[in-house]
Order: sequence, then C-alpha cells, then structure tokens
Amino acid sequence: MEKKPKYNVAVVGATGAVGRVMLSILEERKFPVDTLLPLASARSAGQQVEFAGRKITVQELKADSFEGVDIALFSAGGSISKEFCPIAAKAGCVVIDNSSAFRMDKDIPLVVPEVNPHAIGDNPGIIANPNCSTIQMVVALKPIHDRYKIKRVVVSTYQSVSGSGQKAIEELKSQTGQALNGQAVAKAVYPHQIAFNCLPHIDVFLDSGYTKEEMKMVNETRKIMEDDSIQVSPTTVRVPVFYAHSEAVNVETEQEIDVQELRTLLGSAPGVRLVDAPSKTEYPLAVDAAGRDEVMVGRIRADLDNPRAVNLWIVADNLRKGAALNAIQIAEVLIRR
Ligand code: NAP
Ligand code: 3JM
Repeated sequence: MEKKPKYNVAVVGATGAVGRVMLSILEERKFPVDTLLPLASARSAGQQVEFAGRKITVQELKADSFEGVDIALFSAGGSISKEFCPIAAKAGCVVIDNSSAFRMDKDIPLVVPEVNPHAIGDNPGIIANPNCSTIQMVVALKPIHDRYKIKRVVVSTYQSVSGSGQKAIEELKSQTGQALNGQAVAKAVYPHQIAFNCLPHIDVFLDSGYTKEEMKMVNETRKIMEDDSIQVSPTTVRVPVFYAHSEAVNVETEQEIDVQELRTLLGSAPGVRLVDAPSKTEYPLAVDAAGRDEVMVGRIRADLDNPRAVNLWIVADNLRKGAALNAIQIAEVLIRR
C-alpha cells in the first residue's frame, strides 16, 4: 500500500494567540505533519510548546529557518510577513499568510475554501488568509450571492479582544478586575478602556474616516466573491468579549428574497450552522461559537421596507475560522491535490 505523504510544517508566531490555535488544530484534524517547527521572536526562543503529546522547542525566526520546510503558516504580524514570506516561498515552501501584507496583491490568492478554493492556482507561492471579520461574513454571503445576487451589504461588527492578540486578552482580564474593584484601569493595547466599553476603532484610521479594518471588509469581500460591484458599508467595533466575533448584517440583493427559502439555503451551506429559533431563545452567541469550527447564522428576518433585503446575525470563532482553521483548511485543499 502506498504510504501517505507527510509534511514539514513551520508555524511562524507559534507562541501567539493565533499560532497556539494553529498547533492545536493541526493536531485535532490529524494534519499529516512530519516535523513541526515552531518559530517566534528571540523573546520566546527556547520556550517549549506542546504538539501531538511532545514538547517542542521554539526557535527564533531567521532567514534560514525554512530549509526543508514544505508548508509555512505565518501569523506574526504584517511586517514579519512582508520580510519573511518571500524568503520562505523562495526556499520552496507553500506559504499561508494570516496578515494583511499580501491580501490585495493581484497575483496572490485570497482564499476561503467554502467560497473560492479555485483561486488557489497550481503554483502557489504565497496564499493569503483573509481578515477574521471578512471570512465569517463571506461564508454566509456566498450562498446568498449565488441565489439572489448581492448588491450591497451594511455591516456592524462586535469583535472580541483575542483578535488583537494575547496581550489584549490579558488587558481585558486585568481591566475587568480593576474596574470591578474601583481601581484605575491600566491601558496598553487599546487607546481607551475596553472593559465595560465598546470601541468603534479597529486598526488605524485612514483619511476617509474609515479604519483599515473596515476597508479590509470592503476590499477583501469583493476579491473573494470575485465581484467588484458588491457594495460594503462597514463599522467595526471592539467589544469586551474574549473569543468570537459577532456581526449584524443587512444584505440587499437583485432578486426578491423568500426568507424561508433562504433559511433552507443557509441550513445546507458549507461551513454554516443555522441557529435560528428565536421563540426558543436560540440564536448565535459568541460564547457558543468559541471553540467551534462553523460560522453560526441566525436572526434571519426580512428587511422591514425592502423585499430585496434581509437582516442576519453572524458569529464565529475569530481565532479558528477567522484565522487558524481557515489557514489549515487551505493547506488541506493543497495536500488533497
Ligand atoms: P500575538 O498573540 O501578539 O502573537 C504574535 C506572535 O508573533 C507571537 O508568537 C510572537 O512571538 C510573534 N512575533 C512577534 N514579533 C516577532 C518577530 N520579530 N519575529 C518572530 N516572531 C515574532 O498576535 P496574534 O493574535 O497571534 O496575531 C498574529 C498576527 O496574525 C497578527 O499580527 C495578524 O497579522 C494575524 N492575524 C490574522 C487574523 C486573521 O483574521 N486572519 C486574526 C488575528 C491575527 P513572541 O512570543 O516571541 O513575541
Ligand atoms: C489582525 O501588522 C500588524 O501589526 C498586525 C495587524 C493585524 C492584522 C493585519 O493587518 O495583518 C492584527 C490583527 C490583522 C488582520 O487579520 O488583518
């Protein structure tokens, strides 16, 4: 019997919020890993991470880190990606990059496997993983676009602090304690208190008044759905939730929408779990989505005035489907070929 191939996999940013989840998902899904190479900065080099029941020493990311590596999963920020993804690709790796560094490059595929797996060409060097808020939205929008053709999407996000990394998770914990004890809150990651607050500010502001996070949702949605005519009007908000992003979405379409038919459509859409029984108080919740793979969709209801529009509530684990899981699903598409 032919032996199944195994792959040498590097995880760049293995000690971070996304990198840690990458290690556990590689293990959970029994990804055929031969050797695992956890990489991080000099700060964490020498630490150990657990993988498949073994302790593996974290190494410092360097230009020669990628010799003999087949697949490199990057989540160490945009500037690290800009510098090291091309080096890894040149060393012969397939690179899957979680940062925004290459997403809008016209020669780089931007992939959500449920939506546009075909975008992964035959000779991928670098493949970009979309932004967390975009990924969960397009998983739900794709079946709607195929059936009713989407014209415009108005979206407000409720994004968890884990999307800003490990330090932000600690900041919400410590500020919550400080605020409850009547102490002054200490701010480091966010410009304002995040505990018991909502910040309409994710990533940096642009001259237009929109944030970069908001423009990621606009531009990435069009690229992944392969339709530049789709209008997206976004407001991205950081909320005091640890894991999973929620989104309130109004979708306007060319065709009139039958809400019952749409429910059936979403109920069988790949990667979607329909949770839509308000009479039983069942709707998607961040605490339920955390740790799960599916994008949960609910609160499906016709727009009050426009028969060609619906409202939805979309929730997913930002570290899983929004980052690590989507990247590993891309790798799975590649190795199936
Ligand atoms: P994090 O918890 O702050 O972790 C950052 C990781 O990057 C750590 O492992 C850190 O290692 C490593 N790192 C930092 N500077 C480095 C350097 N100079 N050389 C090598 N490694 C370095 O952040 P995170 O939430 O995991 O996010 C990491 C990145 O993933 C983000 O910056 C973003 O680009 C991307 N991301 C993407 C999505 C998405 O939606 N696709 C979602 C979240 C994040 P040390 O332990 O040595 O500091
Ligand atoms: C999510 O480059 C950096 O400092 C990271 C910024 C960042 C990004 C990004 O732009 O790559 C933090 C969290 C993302 C993302 O997925 O777009």
